[in-house]
Amino acid sequence: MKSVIIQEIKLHVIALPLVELLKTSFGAEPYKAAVIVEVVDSEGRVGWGESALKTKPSYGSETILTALHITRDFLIPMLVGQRLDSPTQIPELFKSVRGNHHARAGVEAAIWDLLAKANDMRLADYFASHLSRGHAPRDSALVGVSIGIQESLDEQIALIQRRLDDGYQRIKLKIAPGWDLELARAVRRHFPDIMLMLDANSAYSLADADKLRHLDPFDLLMIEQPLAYDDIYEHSLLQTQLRTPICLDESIHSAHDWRIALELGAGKILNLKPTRVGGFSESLKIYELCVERATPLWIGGMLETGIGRAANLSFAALPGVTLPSDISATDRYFDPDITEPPFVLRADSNLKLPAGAGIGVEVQRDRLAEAEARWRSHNPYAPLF
Ligand code: OSB
Ligand code: MG
Repeated sequence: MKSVIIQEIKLHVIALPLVELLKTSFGAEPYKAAVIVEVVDSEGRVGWGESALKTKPSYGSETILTALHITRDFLIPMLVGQRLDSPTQIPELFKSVRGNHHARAGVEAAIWDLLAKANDMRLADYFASHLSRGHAPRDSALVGVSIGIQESLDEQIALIQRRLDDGYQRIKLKIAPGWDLELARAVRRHFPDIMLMLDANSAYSLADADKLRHLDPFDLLMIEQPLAYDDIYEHSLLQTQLRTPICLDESIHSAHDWRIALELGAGKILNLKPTRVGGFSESLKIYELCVERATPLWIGGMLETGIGRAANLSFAALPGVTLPSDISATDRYFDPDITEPPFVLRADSNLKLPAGAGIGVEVQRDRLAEAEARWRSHNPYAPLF
């Protein structure tokens, strides 16, 4: 395998209009924001990564501006001039920086893309080369769609119908107290057989166990993160009272966390967001743990641009990812995205992997510059560089 020498790292803070907002139990952001990382090596090759984030510390504790600060002031200086044989060296290089997983993941993702390109491999094959034999990626990944809280049940039902017509075979709905049982009942009345799951984004407490148990008859694939964003233990108490499998999202930040959750019985399924756990190196450890314990796994999303989505899709193509991932077609998110070509949903609810090396999609420099200007116009007082 070829190694690379890191010459320069540039950051692009962007804002992109969303085709459809995603209202969760903690609200909706009016546009998609991200820190895009561009790594250049000593031979002029370029790798791209994305710190998928929100502008507010509402999903996790990081924001666009914390990621910018950590990346610019700590991570980049540790990398420039380094020779790297594999992106799996990055966690060791960054070990003096605690937390800040989304920031670290953006940089690591750019290195994964760069090294895959230097070795003329698709990112999915490059991931597989870091696993034992028998994990060759598929050429596509099974996906679903995540739909936000709507103004009325009628609108929610209409939107689900549209997404089913698009070809999505798994629907995830956001819930919050007051938008849960009645919603599940209405959705099941209209769509008795669809693959359905609910995501609470930490909107409930253990005192709501009785109410959550009333969701059991609706044959849900899973309920995602019902309890606190930083809780594992109480989820284990809740799981003993629910037939519906609990899937953890917000509270799992590492393979270590997931091992603890499994030991406690705090969840049966993991929503693995590579950015939440600090990058693809840690994601591979979690993947191996899930394979070893035969626990269901899928890849989550943060409304990524084509850069983050192509990388997540490449990971979702690994055979140990067993459930539909939150990686939807480009037209669910942006018109246009900052990359080409767009991801188009196939009739079998799959997205095809790009054929080219690395992430396999091309960043459109003009659209990137436009998205950076949009960020600046929305955030005139935010310090950038
Ligand atoms: O909880 O899974 C979540 C998006 C932003 C923050 C949190 C979540 C989500 C999603 C979107 O559900 C999934 C996607 O990218 O399509
Ligand atoms: Mg979630």
